[in-house]
Amino acid sequence: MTNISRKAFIYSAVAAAAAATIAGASSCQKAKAKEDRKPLNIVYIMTDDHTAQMMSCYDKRFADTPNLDRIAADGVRFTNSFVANSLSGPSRACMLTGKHSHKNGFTDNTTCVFDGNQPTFPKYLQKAGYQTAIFGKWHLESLPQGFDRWEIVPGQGDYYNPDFIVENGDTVQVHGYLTDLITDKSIDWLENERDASKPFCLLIHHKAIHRNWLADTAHLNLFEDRTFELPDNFYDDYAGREAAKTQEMSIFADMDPIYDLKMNRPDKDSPLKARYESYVGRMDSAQRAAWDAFYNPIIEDFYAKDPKGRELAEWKYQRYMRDYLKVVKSLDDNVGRVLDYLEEKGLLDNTLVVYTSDQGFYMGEHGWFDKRFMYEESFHTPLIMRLPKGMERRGDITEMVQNIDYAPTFLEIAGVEIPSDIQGVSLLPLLKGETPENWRDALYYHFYEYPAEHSVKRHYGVRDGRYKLIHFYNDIDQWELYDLDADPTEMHNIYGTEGTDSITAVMKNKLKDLQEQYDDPIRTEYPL
Ligand code: SGN
Ligand code: CA
Repeated sequence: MTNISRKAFIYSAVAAAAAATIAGASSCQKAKAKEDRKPLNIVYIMTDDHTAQMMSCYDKRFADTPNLDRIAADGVRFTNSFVANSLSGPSRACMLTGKHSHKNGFTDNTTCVFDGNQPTFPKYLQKAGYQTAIFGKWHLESLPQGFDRWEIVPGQGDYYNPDFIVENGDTVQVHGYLTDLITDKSIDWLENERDASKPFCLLIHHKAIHRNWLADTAHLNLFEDRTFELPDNFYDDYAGREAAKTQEMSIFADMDPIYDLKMNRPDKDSPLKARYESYVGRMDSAQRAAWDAFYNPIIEDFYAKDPKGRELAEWKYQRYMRDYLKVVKSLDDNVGRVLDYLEEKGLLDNTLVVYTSDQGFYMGEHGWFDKRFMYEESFHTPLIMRLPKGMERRGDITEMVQNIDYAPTFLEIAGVEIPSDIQGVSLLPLLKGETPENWRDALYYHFYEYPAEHSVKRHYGVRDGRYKLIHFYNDIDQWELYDLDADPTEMHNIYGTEGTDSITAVMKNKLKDLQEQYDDPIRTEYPL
């Protein structure tokens, strides 16, 4: 069992059953029992900007994601799953380290380089005898450490004929559609490269469903006959919420018809036109022909009708929803390929399959796309897990969990002692159906990337099972308080209103406790 601790046995898929059959078993059965005792494998699939509203296992209004739904059906769905800092690089750093941004040092996408020398869960797993690999988006500026094998896309990556950075540092362009290619590489590693005698932890990290939502040509025609219902607060006027007023992530005002919605024509211009052309410029002639054949009639129709005001806002919303769903379709198909492979190879019984996103996303709620805010849609992130044999928990887990919890969960599963400086909490007891007493009753959040694209001001806050308190700071000083029971879409900031003094005091105390517990230095700048 190399140096994997005995503790891993406890969670090994069929260890108990195997042990029971050892006495009196044939040599063949004995060999089988030994094989079954391997520690659990981990397949950790993560997408980018995939929000729970667009997964049918969470929300049946828009998407049909049968393969993601398979994960939830054979395991659990977390209904109160959140991030610590709603942005790609920061989320990835939180997940790798099990620590909040101020501890892992990666607070924002624009100024940070991940210090790859710090401890991360792949490094601990590697030390414990696991084989580790990552394919896809990395987005942490420094190169990956702690992986036996990696191939990552530079920065955000390209949907079409993307570049990959390979381990010797070279960049290699590969023909195809990125979601398919990341899956191909992952399955190829499982099939041909890994050492089958060792447990493995494989990270399949997609660019999908990130802006600017370039669908595979095979899926361009999908969803064109669908008209999606607008969220009730699509025309939010942001009354009482100063930071919401000054953001630049409005579908109506900020979504670019050319770059985001593909309405490119020689006589039309936008600041993002050149970037759009560089993306479609990567396509080969067949891809480009399919692209143009699909989009040209829509482009002609759009400029002929030239919608304005609400008509334009709703036209943009419909195109955004369709493009996003097409990219989801590729993702779901490719998750299906991974599940099928694991099943075919008999690996599913002994593998934990985790599916999550780097954060949630706005699909027109408050009139927005993008993320960043501590409001529910982007603070939340989907989290479903297909459980191995021996973990019988099914259905919803409602406890509040956060992306700093994944690292300690993986460590506990592997039988590695959880280092005391990890700030997250292992989810394993929840997966085993236990209801731990003293589970956290409040979550901490801190967003830093400002001034920056989309102009969402810096803020930190606390959320418990009912209330959320947020402080926007830096070039603003505004508190917001929401009663999520009475106002689940966070339209009414009740901070400072009559009758809220005592709940405000309670929430400020919770915030103070969490800032102390997690040791966030911001508390010296804005003492509570
Ligand atoms: C890019 C996008 C933004 C997005 C950030 C962060 N612009 O800069 O819309 O908010 O990434 O996203 S784009 O013009 O390049 O598409 S993150 O998920 O990677 O954090
Ligand atoms: Ca993201």
